[in-house]
Order: sequence, then structure tokens, then C-alpha cells
Amino acid sequence: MKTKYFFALIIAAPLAFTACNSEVPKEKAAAVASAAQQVYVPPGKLDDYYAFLSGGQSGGVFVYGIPSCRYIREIPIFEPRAGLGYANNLGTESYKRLRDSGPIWGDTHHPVLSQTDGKYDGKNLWINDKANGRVARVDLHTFDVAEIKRVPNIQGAHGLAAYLPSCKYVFVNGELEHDFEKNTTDPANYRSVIAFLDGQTLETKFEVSFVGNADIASSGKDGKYVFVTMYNTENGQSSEGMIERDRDAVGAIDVPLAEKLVAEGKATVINGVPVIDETKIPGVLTRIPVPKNPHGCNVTPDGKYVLASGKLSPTVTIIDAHTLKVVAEPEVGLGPLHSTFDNRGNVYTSLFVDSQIVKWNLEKAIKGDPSYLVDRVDVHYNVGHTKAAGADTSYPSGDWLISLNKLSKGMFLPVGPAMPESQELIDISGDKMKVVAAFPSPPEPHDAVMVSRQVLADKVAQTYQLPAKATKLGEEKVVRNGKKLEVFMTCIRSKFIPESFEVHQGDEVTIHLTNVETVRDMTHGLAIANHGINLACDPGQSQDATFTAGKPGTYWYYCTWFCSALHLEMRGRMLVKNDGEPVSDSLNPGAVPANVEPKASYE
Ligand code: CUK
Ligand code: CUA
Ligand code: CA
Repeated sequence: MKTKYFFALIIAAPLAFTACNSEVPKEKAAAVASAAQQVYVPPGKLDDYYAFLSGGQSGGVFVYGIPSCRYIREIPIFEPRAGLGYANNLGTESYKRLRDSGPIWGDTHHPVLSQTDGKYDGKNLWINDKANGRVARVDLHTFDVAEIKRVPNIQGAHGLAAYLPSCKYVFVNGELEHDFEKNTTDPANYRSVIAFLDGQTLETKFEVSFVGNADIASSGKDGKYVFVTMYNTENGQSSEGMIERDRDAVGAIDVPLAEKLVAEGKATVINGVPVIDETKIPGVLTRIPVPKNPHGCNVTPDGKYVLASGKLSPTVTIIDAHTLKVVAEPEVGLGPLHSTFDNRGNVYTSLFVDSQIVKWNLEKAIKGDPSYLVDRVDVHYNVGHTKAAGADTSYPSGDWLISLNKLSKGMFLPVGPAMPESQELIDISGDKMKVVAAFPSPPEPHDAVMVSRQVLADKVAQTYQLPAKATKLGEEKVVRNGKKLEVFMTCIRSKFIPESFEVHQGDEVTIHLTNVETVRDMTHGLAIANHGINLACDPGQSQDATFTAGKPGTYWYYCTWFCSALHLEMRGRMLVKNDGEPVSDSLNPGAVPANVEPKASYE
């Protein structure tokens, strides 16, 4: 597939196999060398794809480069990340946004990329918080959280997908049933909802409620149906109760009909959201019977079929996405969880129990051709989701596939009783799948999306746009209001302005820090000794830290990102005075030499 790094590998490969892998037999060594060549991206060269991996209980998203499998960055979302200055401080907007939406922890499962005309458009990434009924939007210009909203009436916000082709909604389904209307504990009142949120603001526009639950979501491609798998049609409250029936369902929601019913006032407003109760207004939700307790739900790239992976059944159910009829139910292996697609009519299904990815041909399976199974490959171990590049769009790329494995066992150096989750990169460009690399990750990726770097090439911002509230260079000031002190501070290599300010013990201090750099990557941090404060302020960004001044004395604040040769000198003093001692509001009180005004030329 990729030959551009061939020469580098000619040098690298023999080294690798003589030094460390002397036990590899010759014929295997050739295969390993070719795999190494495929994933080798020399330092300074860029990967072909971004892979966004959900962080599960880490509460955010991890960005990797594919095919090198290099970790590039973390996007914290539902959990404060003090090291990155995210939501770790009373004053920051990220803290307020997260706190206003609920608890400061989340469980992210399904990253979803926005599309235009059936292709990724590089604008937004949405992700769910299963634990606390929230959805977040990440702006891909900055790779930063732009919005977090609580979804009313939902519990276990699990399946998440964009309503295609327009993406005007993202929709999220409730996996955990409860009574959100009367707040009783009576299971007879239990409902789940599928919530439709405005793709930009994440306001919940309307919901469809029903008995039972919904697990994983996928959208049809023509603006009519969206689909969810439903494993608890029994409305059971015990694991036995949830597997009583031989068949559960795929739910198909007729979105235009739901919109019409809402417009006609047929919905009941519950907790501020119009809810169509499917038990009272049937027709919005069609249940298509599938073998018991299905899991993955995936619409084919052409929008013709929706596939429900069997989980407890060794089958994948193929449903016509327009007639809603089951057209085939091929056997694929044990524990099928999720399916993904290439550009040649093949499906790749993860088999949790078999620890395999199985490749099968969709049309052959529909026609009943016994040769529908094409290939299978072992993965390590117990794969959950699997995702091929572009598989959620109308134009999959058919080159790379990621297998997101729950256990890594002996794959990596042992690091105590717990081991990392493991992803494997599989080349699906040929007839046979080839596992070419494995990379560990923080816990616990459930799903991933890959987007070509070309899509984002002209979108990713170089710097933030200075917000209106930003302090301008030369306009730094200290504003005192009784026990409250506001410090309007700028930073640029390699100086904070002011370099000191005075305050009394117990005063509430807010530092409004603006990074006035115009050069990408010139992040400055602001740590304040013994006050638990760390901001990360990227170029063009303005961040606020609010805290209470400690006992009298000198506390240095310093830059936490190594930014220049004078990084260590990039520091200033908070001078906490004793009660009754006068404080100065001039910039840099007590600085030596006195009366030297700070200048803006610190390049
Ligand atoms: S779920 Cu985790 S493996 Cu939340 Cu998408 Cu299937
Ligand atoms: Cu600024 Cu280090
Ligand atoms: Ca069931």
C-alpha cells in the first residue's frame, strides 16, 4: 500500500530483526518487515489520518495518528485535567461549562464526526457521556470543547449518531430505563428516550419515549429513519429479566413524522422538552425483531441496509433500511458486537468471544451465497468496537481498520495488575486482512473515528482569535473591590505583566490571563505556588483563575510550559500582605529597579 518510506525501512528493518527479534523465523520476518514499513512514518512526516478514540471512563477523547499509531493529544471533556488547565479552576470557562452541565466526570463512548454531502467536513466532533446524560461538541478548528449540554429525561445516554444527511440533529438514546415523568420507582412507569439535539447548540429539540431501552444508534442516509438496537424489550430489571425473550429489536424512528407530531402539538412537554410517548402515539417507532440482545447498529455506506450485531447470537441481522424488512441473518462467529465497512461491499464485524475480526461480503450474504465469509483474523484480545476509515460516511476509504480491544494481556511490558487497553491497526486494502501494529491507550476506548488529514488541513486554527474580554498588551491593570482583586494580566515570551501584585490574606483573587502571542504553539501556563492553580493559555486565548489568597508572604507564579530560553525567568510574585498593611494597586509594586515600566518587546 504505502511505499514512500521504503528506503528508511531498508535501514531500519535489519537492525530491528537482528537486535531484538532473532527468534523470528525468516519467512515471518519478511511479513513483519512489510508491516513495519506500512506503519513507519518518519519523524517530521505527517500521518494520513487522524483517529479520534473515545476515552471511556477517562472522560475525553484521545487523538492518534494513523498509520504510525502515534499518540498526538488528549481532548479532556467531562473530567477536569489540571495538567492541561482544563476545568480545574473555579474561574475557567471550561470549569463553568462542565459544572453547569453536571458532575465532573463522564464516560465517553461514541465519537461522531460531522458530515456534508456524505463526507466528513472537519467541523465538529460530538461525543456522549453515558454516565450523566450529556453530549459534548468539540470544535475541530481548535480541538477544544465548544459545548456541553445535559439531555433532559435521559439516563445512560449511550448510542450517539448524527442525523444524516443534514447533521441538523445529533441524536442520543437512553440505555437505562427510569420514570422521568412522575419520578416514581415503579418499573411499570419506566421509559427510555431517544433525544434529538440541535447539532450546534445541543439543545434538546424533542424526544421519543418508549418502553424498554435503546443501546447503539445509527442514522439512515436519506433523512427518514434513524435506527437503534434494543436489548431490553422485556423492560427487565435483572440480567435474567433482560434475556427472557428470544428476540429483541432494532427500533426505526421516523424522524419527519416525529417532527410533524411535535409541530402539531401532539407531544407532552416534560422537563422542558416535547416528548412523543410511543405507547400513546404509536407509529413513530417501528420495532423490527432481531435475535435476543443485539448490540452494534450500523447503516451501510450506501444507506440501503442497517446491520444489527447479534452479541448473544452468532449472527448479524441485515435489515432493509427503507422497507424495514429483515433480508438475511448470516452467521459470522461468536459474540458479534460491531460492524464496519470498506469501499468494496465488505463488512468487518468484531467478534468479542472469538477475539477476531471477520470479513464478509454483504451482497453474497443477502443472496444466500455460502461463500459470503471472506476472511478472519485474530486480534488481542476481546474486541469491542471496530472501525474502518470513513466507514460512517457514504465513501469509506477501504484502507485501514482499527480493532479496539478490551484486553491486552501480554502484548506490552507488564505495568502492575492492570494493563492498558489495546488497539490494533489492520490493513484491509487487500483480499486478506493484515494486522500491522498494536498500540496501547489510556482507559477505555469504546469506539473510534478516522478522518483523512486533508479534511482538516485548512481547518485547524493556528491560534485562537482573541476574545472581546482579552486584556491587550499595555492595558494590564489591577482592580480592587473590597475583598476582591482582579488582575488583568498578559503573557508573551518571556514575561507576565504585571510581574507582581499585592493582596491581603483571604482576598478573592481572579487573574484574567491573556496570551497575546501570535505564533502557534506558544502556550504559556500560569502556576501559583501553593495555591493549586495551573492555567494553560494558548496563543490568543484568555483564561481566568479564581482563588483565595493564602497566608501572608511571597508566592511566585510561573510559566508551566517551556516556552523560550527565558522560560524559567517567566515568573512573578503575588505579595500577600498582613491585615492592616497597605497594599499598592500599581503594576509591579516592589519590583527592582523601581519605576521601570514593563515594555512589550520580549521576543
Ligand atoms: S459500546 Cu463499548 S464496545 Cu458503549 Cu459502543 Cu460496544
Ligand atoms: Cu511561558 Cu514558559
Ligand atoms: Ca432482551
